[in-house]
Amino acid sequence: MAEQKGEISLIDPSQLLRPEPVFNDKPIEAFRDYTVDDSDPVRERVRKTYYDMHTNVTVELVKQKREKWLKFNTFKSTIKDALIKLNELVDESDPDTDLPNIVHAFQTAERIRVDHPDDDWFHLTGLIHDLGKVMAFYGEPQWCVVGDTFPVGCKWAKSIVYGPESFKDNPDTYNPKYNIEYGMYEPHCGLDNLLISWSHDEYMYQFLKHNKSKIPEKGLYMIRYHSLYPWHAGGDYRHLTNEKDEQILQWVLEFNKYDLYTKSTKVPDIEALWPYYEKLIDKYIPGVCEW
Ligand code: INS
Repeated sequence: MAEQKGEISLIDPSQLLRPEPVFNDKPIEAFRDYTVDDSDPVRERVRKTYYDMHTNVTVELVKQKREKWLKFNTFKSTIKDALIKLNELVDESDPDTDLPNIVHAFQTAERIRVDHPDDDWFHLTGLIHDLGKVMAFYGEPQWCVVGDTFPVGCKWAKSIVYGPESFKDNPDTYNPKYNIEYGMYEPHCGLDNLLISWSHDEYMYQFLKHNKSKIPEKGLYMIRYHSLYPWHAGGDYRHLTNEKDEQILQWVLEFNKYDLYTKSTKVPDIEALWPYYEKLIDKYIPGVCEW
């Protein structure tokens, strides 16, 4: 494992060239395994989080959460202090890591830094992409904060984890306005015009706009849609997306490999890395922010 001064290489680059790609000793196909097994506490935790989400996330609920959170009057904090809170958050929807989310933040950022040394905005995007999960410390259950996202107000896509069956107790499943292919949308209206299940992605995107961050548009969109797996990995919703979304897709896919495949038990030296990232915070989103 290559170690460089001041930064940690999480992946041996030669591994990327092998026919069977392996990241951090775990083969790619071993990630995102949502097999149901109620005798396994982790699998059961993940399944329950998604079933709670898929039961409760409706058009109405998403509108209510947007109304509440997009006022940005819940608390005030610097980015660093908010990140430190993620020490206390283990993502209950994630089958690939049991470590606090702050570790995942640094793992993602550091791996991006290895591959894209000159794009400091990209390093910071990696560090803060999941920071919207702080909502869990202000009254939101994890099912409303973490996990993959999906549009509401139209038919549930097949590629959503646990499938359309997991929405059997969701009232929108039986609403004829919503349970059809286009639902409440126009063909090719574009991702930005869809109402996406409420989660850390949309909150963090809107937070960065509200607090006038200088992160480029690319980074903002990586954050906004990184959990929209049924679109960027499942290939669904192409009847709703437009040309601009093709560009966004390239950005999200570039980000996604770092987000997903860096999840491992290797913990970066967070204390040693703070000074570098504090500089980036000062450059792109300084001071006390409104959350
Ligand atoms: C990721 C992804 C994972 C989910 C995480 C989320 O972007 O969608 O599947 O478990 O909560 O941050």
